[in-house]
Amino acid sequence: MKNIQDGVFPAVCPLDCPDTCGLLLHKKDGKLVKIEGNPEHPVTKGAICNKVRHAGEWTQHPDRLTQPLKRVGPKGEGAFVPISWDEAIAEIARKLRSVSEEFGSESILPYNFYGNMGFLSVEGMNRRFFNALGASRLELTICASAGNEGWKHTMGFKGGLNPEDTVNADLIIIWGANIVSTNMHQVVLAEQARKRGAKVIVIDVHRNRTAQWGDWFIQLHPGTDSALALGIMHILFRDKLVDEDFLVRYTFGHEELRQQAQMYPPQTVSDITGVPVDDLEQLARMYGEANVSYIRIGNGLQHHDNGGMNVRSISCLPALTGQWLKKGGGALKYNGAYNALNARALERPKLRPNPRARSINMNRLAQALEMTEQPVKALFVFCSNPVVVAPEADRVRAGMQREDLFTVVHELFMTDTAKYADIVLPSTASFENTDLYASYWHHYMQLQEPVLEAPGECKSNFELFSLLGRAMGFDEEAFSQSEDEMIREALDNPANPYLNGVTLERLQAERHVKLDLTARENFLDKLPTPSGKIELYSSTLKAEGLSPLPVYEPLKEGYDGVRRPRADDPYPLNFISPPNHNFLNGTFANVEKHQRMEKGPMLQIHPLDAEARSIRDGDRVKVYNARGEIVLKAVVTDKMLPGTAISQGLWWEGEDGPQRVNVLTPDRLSDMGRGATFFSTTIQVEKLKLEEQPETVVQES
Ligand SMILES: Nc1nc2c(c(=O)[nH]1)N[C@H]1C(S)=C(S)[C@@H](COP(=O)(O)OP(=O)(O)OC[C@H]3O[C@@H](n4cnc5c(=O)[nH]c(N)nc54)[C@H](O)[C@@H]3O)O[C@H]1N2
Ligand SMILES: Nc1nc2c(c(=O)[nH]1)N[C@H]1C(S)=C(S)[C@@H](COP(=O)(O)OP(=O)(O)OC[C@H]3O[C@@H](n4cnc5c(=O)[nH]c(N)nc54)[C@H](O)[C@@H]3O)O[C@H]1N2
Ligand code: SF4
Ligand SMILES: [Mo]
Repeated sequence: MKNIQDGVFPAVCPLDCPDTCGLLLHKKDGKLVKIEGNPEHPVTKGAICNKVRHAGEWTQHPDRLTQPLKRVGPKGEGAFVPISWDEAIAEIARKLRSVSEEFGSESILPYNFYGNMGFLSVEGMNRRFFNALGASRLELTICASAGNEGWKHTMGFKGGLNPEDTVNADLIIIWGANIVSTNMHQVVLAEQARKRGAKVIVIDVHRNRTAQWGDWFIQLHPGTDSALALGIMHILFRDKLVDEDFLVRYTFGHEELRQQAQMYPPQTVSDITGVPVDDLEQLARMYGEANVSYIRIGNGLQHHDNGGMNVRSISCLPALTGQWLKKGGGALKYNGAYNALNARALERPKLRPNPRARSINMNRLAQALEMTEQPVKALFVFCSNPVVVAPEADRVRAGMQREDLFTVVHELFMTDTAKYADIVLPSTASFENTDLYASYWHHYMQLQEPVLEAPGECKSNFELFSLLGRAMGFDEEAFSQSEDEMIREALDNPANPYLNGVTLERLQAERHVKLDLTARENFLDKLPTPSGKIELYSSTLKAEGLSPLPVYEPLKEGYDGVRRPRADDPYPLNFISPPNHNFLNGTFANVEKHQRMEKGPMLQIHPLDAEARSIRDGDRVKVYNARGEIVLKAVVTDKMLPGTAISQGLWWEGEDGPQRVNVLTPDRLSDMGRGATFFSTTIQVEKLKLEEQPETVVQES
C-alpha cells in the first residue's frame, strides 16, 4: 500500500556503498523536500554524505523515465516512442520465447549489478525469473570478488571485525580505500579513535581525500601491495615483533611464511613499491608495536591482475601480531557473509530446467556479445549501466549495436546503456518500494517501506519480474508471492546463525535490527578453513595452482619501481580510474548538481609526465591505448608518483566527445575470484592541438 501522507519517514540508502545509512525523508504535498540522516541508526547516527543529501534531485529529476518505450531509430541514438506495459510485456515474452526456441534458453543473458542494494530488487524475483527461463547465469564479479576470495583463503569466511569496535584501535591503516568518499562512517569511527590518540596511516597510489585526512600517507606504485605487506612481515619476523604464541595456536604455515618473508628485505621492497626504506621500517615498527591495530582493506587495491593476492597478503598481517584477540584489532575487507539470506527460498534455483547452464563473467560482457558460437541473442539489463561501467567499453558498445541482439533495459533514466535497448522499461526508485537491506560493512539489517508515489507507470524490479514470470506461464506460486512473504522466507535461514532473531516484524517495529553476533565468539577456534586455523600457508590456493604463500607478482600491464617502461613503450603510464566523491559509480552522473560539484572529467597527471608532453594545467588531452581513446582535461598535480595518471568518476558520454574511462580498461580477470582488473591498465597521453583546446582553464578538484 502506498503511503500518501506528508511527514517525516524512515528510509534506507539503497546505493552500493558500505555504510547503508538510515535516512529520514521529509515529504510535503506528496513531494520529497528533504533527505537527512536518521539519528536513531546505531552506526550512521544521522550523518549522511553530500551526494545523497541532494538525491531528491535524482529521484525527482525531470528526466526520470515514466513510460515503457520502444526503439524507433538506430541503436544508440535514443529515438523511442511510448508503448503500454501490456504491449511491452507481450513483446518481451514473445521475443524471449522465440530466441529461446531458436537458439536455446542460454542465449538469454541477464546483466545487473547493485544499482539498488535491496535484496528483493537484485536477488529476488529476477533470479526466480531467469532461473525459470533457463537463461545463462551472470558471475557478479565486477566489484569485490578478487579481494574477497583472497581474504577467504586466509580466514575461511567472507567477514572481518565489527567496524563499531574500531574506535578501540590505536593504529588504523586505511589500505587502498578512499573512505572519505566511499565509507564516511569509517572516518567518523576513526576520528573517535584518534581523539583517544590513535594514528591513521593511509596506503594508496593517490594522495586522495583520505590521504589528506590521515596522519601519514604512504604512497606506492599500483599493484605492489603484496610486496609491501611482505616487507612489513619481513621486518616483523626479523625484529621479533610477531606474537609467537598466537602463531602457534591459531595459524597454519607460519614457518613457511617466515621463510617466504625473508625474500622481501626492505631494499627489495622499496625498489618494487617506491616506498623509501626508512618509511617501510617505521611502518612495520608502528604496526608491530601497536597495542590494537585495525586495517581497513579497500577495493582499489584489488581491481588488479594480482588483486586477490594483494588482499590475501594483507589479510595475514593481523595474525602475525595476534591482533584478532583484541577488540577492534584485526582487519575488515567485506562483511557481507554475516547477513547471508536463505538463497534457496529467495531465488528458487529449483525452478531452473537446466541446472548446468553456462555462466558468463560480467567483466567479459564485450566478449560475450562477440561470441559466434552459442551467441547471446537477448540481453536483459537492470540495476546497472554496463556501457559506462564495464571494461572494454568500445567493444561493449559495438556489441550492443548488433541488430540481431534483442535488448531490454529497466532503468530510472535514459542511460548510455538504455539508448541501445529495443525496449526500455521505467523503474521505481527505492523509496517507492518495500525492500530489505543489509550492509557489507556494519551489522544492521533495515527495511524500506514505500514513502513516495512512483511517477507515471514505473514498476519495481519485483513487480516487473513477477509480471513477466506470470506472462511466461511460470510457476504460479513463485511469481505471486508478496514482498513480505519473500522477506520472511529469505530471513529464515537456519544455515546462518547471525540471522537469529531478525524478523520482518522486528524490522517493521524497530527499523534497524542488529545481527546476532553470538556465533562469532571464539571464532578463532572454529575457522572454516581446511586446517581450522588462519591459513598463512593456504592449501586452497595450492589446490587452485596458485602460490600457497603470499607473493608479489607484477601487473601484466603496468609498471612498478623495478619494471619501468622502455623508451619505445607505446603506453608508458599506469592508469587508475577510481570512483569520485559526488557520484556513486555511474549513478548521479546525469544530475547537473552532481556534475557541477565534480567540475567535469579530468586526468590527473604528474608534473614530470606533463612536462615531457608539454601539457599544462587545463589542457585538453587525448588519453589512449590499444583499446581506444578518450578526451579529458589535464590537471597537473603531484598527487601520484611519476608514471601514474588518474581519472576519477564514471562519467556518461558527454557532448564534448568521448570521456568514458572504461574505453581504456582491460577485461582480463584477476588472479582470484574472476574479478575485474580496471586499474591494471597503461596509457599514453597527448596534448590536443590548439584549436581543440577549451577557452577556460579548469581547477583541480
Ligand atoms: N562517493 C562514492 N562512494 C562510493 C562509490 C562511488 O562511486 N562514489 N562506489 C562504491 C563502490 S561500488 C565501491 S566498490 C567502493 C569503492 O571504494 P574503495 O574501497 O575506497 O575503492 P576505490 O575508491 O575503488 O579505490 C580506493 C583507492 O585505491 C587506490 N588504488 C588503486 N590501485 C591501488 C593499488 O594498487 N594499491 C593501493 N594501495 N591503492 C590503489 C585508488 O587510487 C583509490 O584512491 O566505494 C563505494 N562508495
Ligand atoms: N573504470 C572503472 N570502472 C568501474 C569501477 C571503477 O572504479 N573504475 N568500479 C566498478 C565497481 S566497484 C562497480 S560496483 C560497478 C558499478 O556498476 P553499476 O552498478 O552498473 O553502477 P551504476 O552506474 O551506478 O549503475 C546502476 C544503475 O542502476 C539504476 N537503478 C537504481 N535503482 C534501480 C532499481 O531499483 N531498478 C533498476 N532497474 N535500476 C535501478 C541506476 O539508475 C543506475 O543507472 O562499476 C565498476 N566499474
Ligand atoms: S551513499 Fe553511502 S554514505 Fe551516502 S547516504 Fe548512502 S550509504 Fe550513506
Ligand atoms: Mo563496487
